[in-house]
Amino acid sequence: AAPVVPGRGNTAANLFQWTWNAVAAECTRTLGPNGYAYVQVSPPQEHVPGGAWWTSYQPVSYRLESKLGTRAEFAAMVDTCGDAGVKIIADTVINHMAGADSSGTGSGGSSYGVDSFPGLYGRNDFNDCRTDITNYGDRWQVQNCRLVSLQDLRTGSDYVRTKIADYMNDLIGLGVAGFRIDAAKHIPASDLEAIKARLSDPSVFWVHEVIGSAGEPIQPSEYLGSGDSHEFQYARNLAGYFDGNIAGIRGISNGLLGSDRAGVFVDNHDTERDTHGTMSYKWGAKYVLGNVFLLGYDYGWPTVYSGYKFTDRDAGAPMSGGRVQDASCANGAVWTCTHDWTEIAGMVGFRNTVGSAPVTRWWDNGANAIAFGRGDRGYVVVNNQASGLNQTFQTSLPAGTYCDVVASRTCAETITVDDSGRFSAQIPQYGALAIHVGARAGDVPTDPT
Ligand code: ARE
Ligand code: CA
Repeated sequence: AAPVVPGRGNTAANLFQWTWNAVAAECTRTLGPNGYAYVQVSPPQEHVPGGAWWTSYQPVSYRLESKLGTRAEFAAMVDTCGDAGVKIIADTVINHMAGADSSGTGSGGSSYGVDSFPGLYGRNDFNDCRTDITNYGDRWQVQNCRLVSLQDLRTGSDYVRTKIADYMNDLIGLGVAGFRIDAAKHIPASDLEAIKARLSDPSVFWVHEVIGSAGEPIQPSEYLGSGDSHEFQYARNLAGYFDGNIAGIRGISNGLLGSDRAGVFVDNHDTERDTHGTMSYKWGAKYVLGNVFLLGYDYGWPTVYSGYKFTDRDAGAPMSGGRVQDASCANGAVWTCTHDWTEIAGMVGFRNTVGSAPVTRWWDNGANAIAFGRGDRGYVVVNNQASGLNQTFQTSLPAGTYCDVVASRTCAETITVDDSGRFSAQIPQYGALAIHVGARAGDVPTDPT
């Protein structure tokens, strides 16, 4: 898991395709105040031109000049977010460069083409296989051939390792605290370990994108030598439970990575658009409940995904003049702003308060409603039913009047826990409730003015 920031936990938000200026503003406006410890940003390096979101995943050079902002803006974002208590995790694309199907000028003015990244990489820096990966059952092919025509770097070479380490060291120098390693499955684990050893801080946090898929030779557990791995099966399981019934959701992590090594999310930028079997914002109320569970339960290191609305899989966020327009939560027609939904912001605070307290006092109705405590720190109810839930719950909480942090930010709804730790409540259909010792009536201003 990403290192815990004292008083703040380690929850991350992934602001997909947000510009550096917009991320900076959001750190101050919502991410810091909501209690996030990290924000994952889209790849910052120079990339191929075009309006699709995925140009970010075709590097042209390691200059920090992109549709999301300039180097100076990136540096300013790191500082502004740091002041708000939020650290940066950069998405780094180091398996490959641009696709072999295009050439031209990148977002920072560098020219590129097949085997040609002047001043950076030439023909010898790419693997000898020049065909596309077709068989994920073939380890050698997955790691040495081209992922969807992307020119595959010879990560076994000293020179390439040095260039990649230089890039990551540049980001570390700017204050970046962690990295998502894009397409890690396509790089031998030993190459990644060798690259990490060259970093100015070889203990910096890494989380590998390795999509665990049944029957494949390369699995997320193989990468734990250089960091954590994302546990995609968790996201698929989550969708399966919420699509069906959640009574058995306690078994969600059976057979998965250990909790302390698993990066988890409800969805990410790939899974929300392709058929990876996860939820997305298009699931509406169930998506909210999925996020409540993600943050309330004690498995894995959670990232709340926040992107933009789309109908076309390839469509990028709105651009003007080669740059993505600054995201704004005031523009709800475009940006989902999941990270600032009341329920989710409330659960980030919940997670920070309960910390490592174990799951206790499990309750379920055998169908589609569950509840559980986090020791004597908090209690959550999730109702995935099409009807309201009227129930008395047994908690381990001290008696008192608590704010339902899912219902409001202002303690508009309170829950009274009696001397024996019980409370009764009515939870709406597809609704949730969460209370914790960090938010009791009187602690939270009831009038937001
Ligand atoms: C685009 C075009 C292509 C074109 C290419 C080059 O879509 O048609 O050939 O450009 O010009 C993203 C987009 C791609 C895009 C690419 C580059 O998704 O569409 O290609 O950027 O611009 C596998 C990998 C996994 C990868 C997924 C997408 O293992 O690492 O495929 N995910 C990351 C990122 C993506 C990104 C890339 C990698 C590339 O998160 O956003 O691609 O940097 C099974 C396997 C999985 C496999 C999955 C899908 O589940 O187990 O391993 O994931 O199928 O094939
Ligand atoms: Ca490779």
